[in-house]
Amino acid sequence: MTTLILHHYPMSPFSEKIRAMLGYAGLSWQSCMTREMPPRPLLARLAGGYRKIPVAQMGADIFCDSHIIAAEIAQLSNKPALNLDNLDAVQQAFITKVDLDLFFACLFAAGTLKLNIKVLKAMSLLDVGRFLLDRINMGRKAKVRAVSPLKAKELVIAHLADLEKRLSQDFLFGQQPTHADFSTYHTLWFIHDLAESSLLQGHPRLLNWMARMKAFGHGRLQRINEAQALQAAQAQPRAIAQEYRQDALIGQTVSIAPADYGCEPTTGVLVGVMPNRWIIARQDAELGTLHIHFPRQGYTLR
Ligand SMILES: N[C@@H](CCC(=O)N[C@@H](CS)C(=O)NCC(=O)O)C(=O)O
Repeated sequence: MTTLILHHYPMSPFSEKIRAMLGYAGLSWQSCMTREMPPRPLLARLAGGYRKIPVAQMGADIFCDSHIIAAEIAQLSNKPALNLDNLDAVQQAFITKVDLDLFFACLFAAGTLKLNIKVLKAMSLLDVGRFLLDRINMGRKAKVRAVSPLKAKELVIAHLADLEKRLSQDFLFGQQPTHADFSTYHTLWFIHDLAESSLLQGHPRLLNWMARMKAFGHGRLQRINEAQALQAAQAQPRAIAQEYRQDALIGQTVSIAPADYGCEPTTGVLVGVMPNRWIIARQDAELGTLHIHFPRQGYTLR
């Protein structure tokens, strides 16, 4: 079976969401580190314009967005609750909220000296400058308005109180974790583990749940370099079932982009239309055909 390669960087919350899922799923995977901001030449080759992190890869199939990556992990590990398409509308709405509004609120609320020191240790001063400029530009071009930094803390405090109340069982929606737990975890991991903020203190159930989530670890991972990821991409993309090749747009050149922020498009030929996923094919002179998978929800196709 082709191993899943995760393209990520240590301080990325959405990458932590997937790393924790891989731990829970008990999968072996390959870790390919990328920079905290573009340019990322390898990912530009594999995923086209898509600029967010994480991106996953299995051979010549490239998976953009944690929702699609989670669907692949759910399939590989036979844990259907990791795929948000298998969850009810209540959980789906909860995930949308924590992965967008609360993600930004937590980023803004996590400003601690400890976080600043960690960032300065991880990046050169020049890169910190580039990083800030990149994120300011990304914010300016975003199609959604993030919560104002002033309101962020208020929102996070209300969120923590709500979670504390919800946690009457081991996990947010029952005795087993679902995608919703991992969406919630990665934003709080940023505040609690990375920024070492005290915001979670006074929430005993939430702190126990954080410890349970952290205990899943990151699974069995092997570090690989970019050349090895490129080599893995020199394969045939997996076959797409006939039923997903019926749409009238199949064969057309299209651009797919996130609808919220980081809206850089990836252009290619539409080769698969599934209820929750689009697949486009791109050609690379050396790698051959690559199939790039995107969720339909939260993305636009032109
Ligand atoms: N909807 C995306 C959001 C991913 C996201 O926002 N990732 C952040 C890092 S945690 C990002 O890409 N920031 C810009 C960058 O790293 O270039 C997903 O679920 O994967």
